[in-house]
Amino acid sequence: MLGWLDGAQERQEEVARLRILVLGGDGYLGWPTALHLSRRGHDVGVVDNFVRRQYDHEMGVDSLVPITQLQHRVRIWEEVSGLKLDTFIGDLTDPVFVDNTLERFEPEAIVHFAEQRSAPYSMIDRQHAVYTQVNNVVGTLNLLYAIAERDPSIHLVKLGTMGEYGTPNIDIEEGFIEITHKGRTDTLPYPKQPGSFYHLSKVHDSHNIQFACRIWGLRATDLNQGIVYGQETGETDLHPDLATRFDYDGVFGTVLNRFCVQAVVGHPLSVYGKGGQTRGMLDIRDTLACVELALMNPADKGEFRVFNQFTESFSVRQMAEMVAENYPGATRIEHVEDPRVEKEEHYYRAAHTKLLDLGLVPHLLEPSTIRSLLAVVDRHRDRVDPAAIRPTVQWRRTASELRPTADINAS
Ligand code: NAD
Ligand code: USQ
Repeated sequence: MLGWLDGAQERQEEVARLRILVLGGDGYLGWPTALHLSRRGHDVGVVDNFVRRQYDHEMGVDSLVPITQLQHRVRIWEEVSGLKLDTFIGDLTDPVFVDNTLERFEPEAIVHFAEQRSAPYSMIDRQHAVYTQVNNVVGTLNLLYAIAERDPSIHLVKLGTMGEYGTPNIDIEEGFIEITHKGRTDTLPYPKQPGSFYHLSKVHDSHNIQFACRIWGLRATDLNQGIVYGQETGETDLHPDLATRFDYDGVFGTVLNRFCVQAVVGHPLSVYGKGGQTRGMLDIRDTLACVELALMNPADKGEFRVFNQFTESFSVRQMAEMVAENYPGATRIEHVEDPRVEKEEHYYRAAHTKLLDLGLVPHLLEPSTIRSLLAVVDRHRDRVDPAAIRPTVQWRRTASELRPTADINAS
């Protein structure tokens, strides 16, 4: 057992110890968040149905960094830290599973990561769009009902996305905007213009959660998170078998992580279109810190609050340039035709002060951050499948292409 545990135990006395369920706790962000909260002295339960591992089989791709099975990871965590994690294997779209899990674990807070999170995956065809919205919206609705019926005091911390707002030609606020219309003023939900059926599912979730807070008096924090980069955290670094996944393929890989992989394997950095698409970004370690801050400063009864969870914004072109500058070898930036329908140049200024006000100290995208990410990739470069890098999903389609395909859940 490691020395830092003493610190964790001391801290336990200082801060409230919560019973926290982490939904999607086998995923890229859920797993390191579960470890982080466990290390901070909370009682943590992990919920997952392993569908993320199934998408890999469906797409014929794999995490760049090898990941071990959940039960193995949990055993290693116990060996390394002496701390236990409870596990609940099941699907949030199954209301009985959701209700039984809340009954057995009796959480005081729930962190909800458990959704299909890829925009390209949701745009493959009708089947994948329907799957994404059913999985995400129904899962969250089941959760809202279970919380309302079992214990409305549970604080729901829900992962939303900055992409809910789209790229309007005015400043983006944190969830709400004051509008004066025909002489009357009100504070209303910020208008949403999402860019994929996935991002739309998050908008639907936000509306449903806000409604549940208003009608049933639930308490919820919607974390409108930007794009996460990085792979290593203070806890996953403690043992190779605790590593979290790292996606680089054209469907699940996110932009900065992809650029690092492309640089290392000598693939041109694939800037879609003009590359002026600007997005809020954050380090994976800040995801953990933000979730913890939201948990330790809960929403009030009946309150639906929104935090914009990112630390800096960059255009895609800027990110490609930063990776190229920090990679010691030769790299080439290639502007490929944008497979998405999105603004390639636009105004972007989004508020993100609420988490800073709660005490977030961001890890910014320094050259050293990019170099350590490149080093992670370099260690696993032999696992890169160059065929997986190309973007394969097109947003544009004609009516004749909208034919049903096989059910992705059919074996
Ligand atoms: P991920 O796909 O790696 O993890 C999600 C986990 O949820 C997976 O382990 C999956 O098996 C599980 N899951 C999905 N549907 C489920 C269901 N119906 N029942 C039980 N488990 C289910 O995704 P991630 O990158 O860790 O993202 C986590 C959350 O954060 C998502 O909601 C995503 O929308 C949001 N988010 C991610 C990013 C990012 O850059 N990765 C940015 C902003 C927001
Ligand atoms: N892009 C490129 N080249 C690439 C890959 C992407 O130029 O090789 C561009 C895209 O066109 C897009 C931007 O980079 O303009 C971001 O794409 P992405 O795939 O990194 O991110 P996105 O599809 O928005 O989704 C990711 C996560 C999702 C999360 C979202 C946060 O997969 O779960 O919700 O980031 S946000 O973007 O703030 O909505």
